[in-house]
Amino acid sequence: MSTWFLGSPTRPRQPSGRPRPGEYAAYAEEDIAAVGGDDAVAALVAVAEETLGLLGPLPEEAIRGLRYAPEKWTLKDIVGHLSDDERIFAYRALCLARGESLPLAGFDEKLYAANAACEERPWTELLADYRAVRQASLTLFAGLDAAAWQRAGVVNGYPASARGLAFHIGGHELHHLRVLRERYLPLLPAQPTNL
Ligand code: NI
Repeated sequence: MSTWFLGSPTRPRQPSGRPRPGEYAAYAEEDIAAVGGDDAVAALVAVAEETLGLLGPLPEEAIRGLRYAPEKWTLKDIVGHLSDDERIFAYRALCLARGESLPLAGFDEKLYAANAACEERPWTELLADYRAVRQASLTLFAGLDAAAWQRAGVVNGYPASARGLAFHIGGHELHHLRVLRERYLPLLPAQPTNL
């Protein structure tokens, strides 16, 4: 169990409430349904524990260059993608929470991953970056009040709210964890037994 800073105990944080359809991209509906509860901060802690519990024990030698088909991302690419994606979604949530009225741009995740050169970065560095990004999201989100959580705008052409984007971060990660379990981890010769 990692230690996460979730705000000062002297100021109780406002749970986000669960986003409704129309507060996130329709394509993410199924992924977001997999995120439990109505508190985005608690949900993102739970998902991070799952991710770090799954990936943290894996040694660099085992996962270097690991992919299940030639055209697919490597495991390192995916972890880098999770961090990149979360930075962007947290930025968007920040903008909406603060009242941004201009539409926010999309991004080309394939281009970003291709230019991230994650295979060149040490595994421990990618995991530390992932953790740092999640911690930054948690303190950002822990500081939102009820009104901020529900402020909405337009992101990549769809309507979204701050809490919808926060849940989308968790749902997106759970989606990738499913693929990791199904496609990547079975390729490893010996897996830790406590998963
Ligand atoms: Ni993705």
